[in-house]
Amino acid sequence: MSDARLADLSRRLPDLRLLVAAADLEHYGRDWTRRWTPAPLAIALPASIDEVQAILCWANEHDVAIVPSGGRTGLSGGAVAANGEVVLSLQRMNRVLDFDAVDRTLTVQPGIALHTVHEAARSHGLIYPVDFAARGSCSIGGNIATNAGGIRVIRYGNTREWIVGLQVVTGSGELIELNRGLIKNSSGYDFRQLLIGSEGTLGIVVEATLKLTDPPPPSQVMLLALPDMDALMQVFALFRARLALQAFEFFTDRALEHVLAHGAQRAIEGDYPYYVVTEFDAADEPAQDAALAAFEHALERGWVSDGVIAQSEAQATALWRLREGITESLAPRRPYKNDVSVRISAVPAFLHEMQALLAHEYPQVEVVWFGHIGDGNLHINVLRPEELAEEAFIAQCEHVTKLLAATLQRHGGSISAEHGIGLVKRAYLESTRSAAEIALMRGVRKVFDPNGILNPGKLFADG
Ligand code: 2HG
Ligand code: ZN
Repeated sequence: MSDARLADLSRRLPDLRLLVAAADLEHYGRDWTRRWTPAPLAIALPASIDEVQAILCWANEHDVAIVPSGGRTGLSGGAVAANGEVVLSLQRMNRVLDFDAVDRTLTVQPGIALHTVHEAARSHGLIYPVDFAARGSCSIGGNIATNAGGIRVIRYGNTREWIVGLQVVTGSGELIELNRGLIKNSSGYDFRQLLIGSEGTLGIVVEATLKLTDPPPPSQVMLLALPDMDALMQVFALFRARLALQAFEFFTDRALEHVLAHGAQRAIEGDYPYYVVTEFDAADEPAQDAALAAFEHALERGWVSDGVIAQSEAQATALWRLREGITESLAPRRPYKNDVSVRISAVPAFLHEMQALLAHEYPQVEVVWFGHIGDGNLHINVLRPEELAEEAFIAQCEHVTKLLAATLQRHGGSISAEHGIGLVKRAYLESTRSAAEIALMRGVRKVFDPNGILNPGKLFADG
């Protein structure tokens, strides 16, 4: 190692896997945002908690910043290393450690992929219900760091509902055990919840105990075509009142165009501006009849123009692909992303204002929206016109995001619903959190990470 600091790290931890090849620095230094040029000092791939602790002690002594890294599927620049940091990848710590049938918990290492967690839970006849399209590549540690949401939040809530214990190495290298799998624990501050969603700025999750639950009853998947935006929330209210929803997701005709061009199959003929993919419990005939009746009711009212119910598992997967394939279909265009939320009751008013704002500010720009409308969470993907330079495009999007943040503030919403703040949204944190809150956040960070070595610059500018 030519760098004296890295040479010292190798001396302290002779077995630590350290990568410094240019291709590795590039691979591990970026996430799905692809906006920043990766420039880490090195990549450390610890295999044990002891190694993680030792790396943090070394980083404190040498004043080297650490970027914790999971599957790097993040969309907010939370796992980007562009300033000579050491990326601490948890990829080798990826095992299931324990299943407890009485507690119905699964204890895992942080680098395990979400879909491996799903499989492990299913092998015991249970489920881990947090789910989203990046399941194959994202890691549970990253899910915890951003309090990931996804497509089943409407039924099961976000990641934070499903974490009953954490082992964390703090910024100063101390190992702490949080909540120890307890269901009830009223013994002061719940640091576990504080760590969830902290974007790697307080500590590194080195072990997590997940709560599992019973699988839901058999379900049906329905695709609906809608005539206008107002119908969206009317259909949602109707379906939520009459059915046991597992998911209620929406996307626009533009989003559909992109997934179809990317290989998905059209399921409804004709052109409609809005679509919904919904999944609901349909264990028996009365439940299936109720779904059909709800659909017919919506049709009669003119809230729905057309619809299909999946008749097989394969068709259900095909319908889901229309929604879940959107991010991947847009990825080659490297969209500028907003991920916003308001309370469900504020959705109609917010949507109208937002639509007017986007139409006014992006007259020549393609804007694709979709998302978890049943949770009040909207994803806005802005596509750069070919003739516009990257820098000018980002500047335009930043300007619109400022206006969007002000709109959100008026509606009591959040600039980051489920992707985190990272580098992408730190300039807008004040629109969602008060000055007093941010001061407390900074104070908390000082306690957990006195030298500010953990993921500096993410969430808020350090200093
Ligand atoms: C989703 O809901 C993800 O599919 C990604 O949160 C959203 O690409 C996006 O903007
Ligand atoms: Zn989402």
